[in-house]
Amino acid sequence: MIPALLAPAPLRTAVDVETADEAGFLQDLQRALAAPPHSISPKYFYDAEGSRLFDRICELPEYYPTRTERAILSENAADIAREIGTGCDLVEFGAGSCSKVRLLLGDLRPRRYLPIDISSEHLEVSAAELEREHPGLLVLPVAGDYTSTFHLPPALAGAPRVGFFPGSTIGNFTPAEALQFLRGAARMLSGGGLLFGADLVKDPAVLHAAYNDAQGVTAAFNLNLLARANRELGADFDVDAFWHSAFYNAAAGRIEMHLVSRRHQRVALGGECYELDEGLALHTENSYKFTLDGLRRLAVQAGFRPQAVWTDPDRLFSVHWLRAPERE
Ligand code: AVJ
Repeated sequence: MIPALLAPAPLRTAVDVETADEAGFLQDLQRALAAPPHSISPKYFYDAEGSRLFDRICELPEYYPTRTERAILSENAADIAREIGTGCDLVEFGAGSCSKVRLLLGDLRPRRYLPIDISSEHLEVSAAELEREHPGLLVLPVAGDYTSTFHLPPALAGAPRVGFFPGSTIGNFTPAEALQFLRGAARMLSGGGLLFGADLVKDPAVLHAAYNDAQGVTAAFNLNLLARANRELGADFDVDAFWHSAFYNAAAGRIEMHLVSRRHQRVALGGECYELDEGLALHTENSYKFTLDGLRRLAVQAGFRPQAVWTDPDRLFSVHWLRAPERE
């Protein structure tokens, strides 16, 4: 996942990424099955069913990140707006249903809001809604994968570009990828800055519960990757022959999710046959947890100047405001 921030193209929803993504899914899943480290990008979780399951995860009693971040944003919206200043050009990376930005729009009052998301359908609907709710706000959805290629309309004179990256999605990157992403963002947001959410290191029992919920929604979310491969790629995974494994890897500072083969089995995918041993673990996601200092160091390394940080009283989650370097 390497962010390539491309030259601007003055189009409303331009890039079609669906076809490319399907080819990517087949290739990446084949590579994951064929050889160690047997890992695949978590971006493939999010087909329609996966997105629905993720929305349910966000409502679970054990899954604290979403509600904690929402509380931080809504309680500090005025303060955040004071730090950032009104009238910016707000770019959201991976906007989904644009629900978190709603907590900021009233105070932040950006000139334009540019949500980037892979699913353009979703975006067009939310965009129209937002424009209705906020008269005077211009919403320009950008269809694309913010970890690879997307096109932004030209910046507006006098409206600094501010990035919004909530949800601790940065935790899906390896530290090297996170640094690379932040470096790209610092360049793209020069003269403005980045507001982003990051989950914090905490009692492993709390983390464990958040990724092993009692209702099994996270398990279903993880296993949906295989069901999706059956639906889209004509694979023949026996989904019941895998179990959901999620644990905190303290040395690496991350939750890891895996799909573990319950028995020796064969799977057909894209004209190939793969033999999976009992206990073989497909690594489907890393979700890094951060310390406030660690994040600020990472931001500085990427060229940002860290400003304010907002957290909840239990220090479960954090929201950071970073200033990007001035324009050259
Ligand atoms: C969307 C990447 C922030 O890591 O907590 C939720 C995804 N995976 N439950 C996270 C997820 C399992 C989530 N992020």
